[in-house]
This record gives sequence, structure tokens and C-alpha cells, in this order.
Amino acid sequence: MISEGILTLLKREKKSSSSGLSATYLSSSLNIPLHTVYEGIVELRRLGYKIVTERGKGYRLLSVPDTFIPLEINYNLKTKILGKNIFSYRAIKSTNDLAYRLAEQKAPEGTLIVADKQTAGKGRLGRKWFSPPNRGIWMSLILRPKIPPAKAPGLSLCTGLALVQTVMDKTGLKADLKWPNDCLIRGKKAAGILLELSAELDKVNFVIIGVGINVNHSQKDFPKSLKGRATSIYLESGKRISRVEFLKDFLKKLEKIYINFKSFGLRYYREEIKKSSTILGKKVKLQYGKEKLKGLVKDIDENGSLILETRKGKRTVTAGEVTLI
Ligand code: BT5
Repeated sequence: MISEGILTLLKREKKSSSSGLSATYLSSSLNIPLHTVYEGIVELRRLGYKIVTERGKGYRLLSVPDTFIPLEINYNLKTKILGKNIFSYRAIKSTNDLAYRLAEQKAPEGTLIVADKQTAGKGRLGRKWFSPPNRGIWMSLILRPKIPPAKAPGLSLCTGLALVQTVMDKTGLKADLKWPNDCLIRGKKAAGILLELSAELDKVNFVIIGVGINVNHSQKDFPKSLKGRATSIYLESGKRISRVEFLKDFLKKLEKIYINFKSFGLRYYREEIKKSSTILGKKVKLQYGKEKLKGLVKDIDENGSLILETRKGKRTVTAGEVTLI
């Protein structure tokens, strides 16, 4: 792609802080006619890249847009599987719904669907996921692991762990995991994970991992109903973060965990997951379908299930809604 070539050269130049690249230089380096260089620059500016020219000097890249354009996500993306096939949108109903349909149509493993805004973002059990424009990362990944369906819920914890690691790397903040699918910072929800599964009795066809991450929200960006319960990485760290850079780092970390997970299950990550867990050793109420349980959280097992000590003995629970008591 022409604009990709121009962009790569401009980014390299930005690092060396020289006086810019002339159209003639770009034309000869990329072996394209001058008018194609001009068209490429127009296209990049249209996408939100801030490119300046001064008399007698060349083009200089001042800033890149923090929107989910494949060009920006692809640039220096250090993954082999995740995010190699990208569908990105300014607005979409739900990235998970589209991911599910694409997976049914045989989209390859690692396909990423990401949007700046969702109009019908969803949580578990028909709940709504609030996804305002340009603040968060609303994304889904299609995975095709060759694992028994019983092991699939472990992927929710793997995803949570990759989130915790990325938040730490980008901000130095310690995020926590609230089993099975919440990522909290200082006790408030900063991200949520929604796993959807297509499986037969003994094999997984595909898994959709939906992740909603509140990145740059200010207090006023949350509706009243979420005040006091939800937070963003910006609100907790004081840092505005590039959503694209966060996404790329997250994909890299998740891919590493995912590859190990496919071969060894949670073996390598269980301890790290347990260390980040907010409910281990605590008394909880747990609702799973119609069933309600109370007990002490003893462990998270190698499938990612919760081991609960109740009055009637030990119970292993694969999913549910947990509240501390
Ligand atoms: C979740 O559900 O936490 C899973 C959220 C997954 C969202 C992603 S976004 C990309 C992809 N596409 C989708 O359509 N969904 C996925 P659950 O545990 O059921 O939590 C939902 C509850 O969290 C809601 O009922 C609210 O109370 C709260 N909530 C809603 N939006 C929130 C937000 N942006 N931040 C924090 N809490 C929120």
C-alpha cells in the first residue's frame, strides 16, 4: 500500500528528527511517481495523520491519530496470530456479534474486530456494556484453540492476566482480577471480558473473546448509573494513553499467554492469576443460573474454576456472579 510506504519512511524520519522528506525523495525511495506521493499524503492526512511541510523542507510527521485504523494497528505489531486480520469501525453495534458471524464464515484465528464506539455493546447475561466514542477499546478476537470445551473458560482469566500486565507496563498501576471476567483498578471496574463459545461435546469450534477497556474516560464520560463503580486507566493513573499502543501491547502479551495456554492450560499462569485475584481467601456469595452459594474462596483450579468451601463441602464452580460478603 502506497500510504503505508510513505508512512513508514515518515515515521523513521521522525525518530531521526531531520528536516523532513521531500516529495522527490519519497518518490525515488518508493519507486512511485510524484503525483502518487501527493495522493498518499492527502490520504494520510484524511486518516488523521498530522503532516506538515515548510518551504524548502520536506514533509514531517507531527502526530499520529489515536483511532483504530489498520495502518496504525499493523505498524510494528509484534504478534504472529492476533490482529493479523483486522476489521475496524468508527461505530458498530457490538464487536462480539460481528466476530461471531465472521467466525461462522470461517474467518481465520486471530481476526480482530475493533471499534471506536459501540451502539449495542453487551456484557454477560444480556447486560449492556457502555461504550462511548474515542475513549475506550471495544474489541473482539476470534480464536480456534484445539482444547476441550471445559477448558475454554480459562481463556477469560488469560485475557484478564494480559490486561493486568499491560496496565502495569503502561502505567505502573496494579490492576486486579475479579473472577471470572472483571479487571478492577482500586476496586472499580476498568475492563470487562465476555467469552462466547461455539463448541461440540468434545471440541471447540471457535471462541470469541470480547474485551471492553475504559482507557481515557473522564468522570463525566460515565453515566450516573456507573458512578462509583466504574473507572478508567486515565482516571486512576492521571495519564492519557494511546489506545492503539495499549491495544498492540495487549495483543502481544495475550498471544504469548494464549500460545502457552493451548499447550499447557493454565499451568504457567495460575499463580500469577491467583496473585491478582481479589476474591481468593474471601467470603463470597455466588449466583450461577438459579443456584445461589455462599462460601470461602479456597482456590482457582487448573481449568480456571473457582473452588468454594461451603457449609455442605467443597464446590467447583465454572462461572457465575460473585459478590464479596
Ligand atoms: C462484562 O459483562 O463485563 C463484559 C463486557 C464485555 C464488553 C466487550 S466490549 C467489546 C465486546 N463487544 C461487546 O458487545 N461486548 C464486548 P458483565 O460482567 O455482565 O458486566 C456488565 C455490567 O458492567 C453492566 O451491567 C454494568 O453494571 C457494568 N458496566 C457497563 N459498562 C461498563 C463500563 N464501560 N465500565 C465499567 N462497567 C460497566
